[in-house]
Amino acid sequence: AYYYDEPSRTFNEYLLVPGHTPATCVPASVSLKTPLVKYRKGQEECPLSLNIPMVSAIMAAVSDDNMAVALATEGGLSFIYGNQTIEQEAAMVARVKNYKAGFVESDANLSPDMTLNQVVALKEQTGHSTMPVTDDGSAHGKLLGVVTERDYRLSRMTGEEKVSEFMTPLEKLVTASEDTSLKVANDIIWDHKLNSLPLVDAEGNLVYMVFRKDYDSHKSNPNEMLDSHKRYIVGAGINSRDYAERVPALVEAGADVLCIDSSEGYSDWQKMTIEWVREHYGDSVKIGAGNVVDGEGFRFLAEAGADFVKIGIGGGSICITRETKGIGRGQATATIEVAKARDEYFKETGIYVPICSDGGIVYDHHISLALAMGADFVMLGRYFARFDESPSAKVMVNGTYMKEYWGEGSARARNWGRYDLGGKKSLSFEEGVDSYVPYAGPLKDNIAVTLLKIKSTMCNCGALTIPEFQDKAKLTVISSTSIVEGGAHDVVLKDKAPYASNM
Ligand code: MZP
Repeated sequence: AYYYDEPSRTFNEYLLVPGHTPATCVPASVSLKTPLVKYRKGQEECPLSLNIPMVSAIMAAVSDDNMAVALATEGGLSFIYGNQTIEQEAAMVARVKNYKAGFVESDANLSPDMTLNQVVALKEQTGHSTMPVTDDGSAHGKLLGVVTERDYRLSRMTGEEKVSEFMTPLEKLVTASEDTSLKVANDIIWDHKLNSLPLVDAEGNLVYMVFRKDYDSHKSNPNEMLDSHKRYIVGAGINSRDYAERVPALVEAGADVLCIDSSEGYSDWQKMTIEWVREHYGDSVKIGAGNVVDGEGFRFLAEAGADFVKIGIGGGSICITRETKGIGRGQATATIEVAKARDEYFKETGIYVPICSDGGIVYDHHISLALAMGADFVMLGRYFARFDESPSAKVMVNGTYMKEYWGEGSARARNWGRYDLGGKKSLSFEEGVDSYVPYAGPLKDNIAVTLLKIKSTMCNCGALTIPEFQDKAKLTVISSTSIVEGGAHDVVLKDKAPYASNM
């Protein structure tokens, strides 16, 4: 057996030693922009980058379309979880790509065979006076027409009539397309004295219902709302089994980047998956791989053609892989070693393959440490699971609000694809737990504090960009007694802030 000279360490065992801070180095001037996929650094622009170095984990308790929109709004990215049917995952991706800031999706969609009584009940529940009628009654069905209050108020009906009998059909409607700018849409809505405007795609499918009140609220600043047409970027998790079906569906739905989701990525399965993508899509489809914890694993995936490589085995807050299988490595050591391999690979080939430190971020300052150690971005599960926008349930436990958070290797998730080593299609033993995390409120508020802390740390080290930070950072291993000294100690705490974020 081979024995490493040094123990493997976690983020908590390190601190940054400040460098000189020039007067120009203030948090407001710091850029957190970072590459997401490989590129010829120094010769070309990175084709896909993030404005903040944070992505949300490929987990059912963390990354659905709702989380993806909230995080993309802040400049990050979510990887929609892959442990669901291909159709469900593709629909989530499509919803993120179709989402437009300032445009409101109708929550009152009618099907042609609903009755007037049901329509009136829905109107009372939602307060919408105009409601779209789609062929299947869903928010994404083919638009057939709308029902306005006038449609049913003026006629004498019993309540049992079907929507198809009293709706205003599409031929009589003004619609806008996805590319219609807010200003044009605004003109249409006012010129035709409409209460709302259906937006349809090229095939006539209803994309959004825009309400007059939404325009009203933005009327004072129309210009600001006109770059609201930008499309958010979104990633999606895949596995190394059904990629021949899943990848085309996700690409078709508009996924900007894919990631093979596996607890251990130094394997032929990952190589075969990447090769399949390259054979069918060349370099046009971006695909990350992982997870690895050493330089060998990084090189294997980089040579296989991965667009980025993810680091981390066993450090996740819900992970028991180290206990069950005895494999893994301290997240700090793994990040440092993979960053070294990434830099060597770049020197040899001119290709910069970004690396992502995944899991084990407990405090906000761990993000700064991961970046300083060479990570281009970090992936977080527990952190995001705590917010309003995560898909999991908010529950009251012993008088405190909590959000549910479970591992992909738990009996609850049964994500066998993530742990698959061939053989039967089921999870043979658990590698994750089902848990609660303290509810922390909206993503926007929490992430603002986290980012400010990262920027402040960077300024303490005299860095205005992430590459500069990595270059200038001075890191020291700390003793266990210094760890105790690092928190409040020898005092009696009076209170804790109710929304204490990640600390
Ligand atoms: P954390 O941010 O909660 O510490 O860790 C999230 C990461 O843990 C995920 O991105 C994933 O790599 C990993 N994970 C997810 N499920 C499990 C499990 O059930 C797991 N063991 O280890």
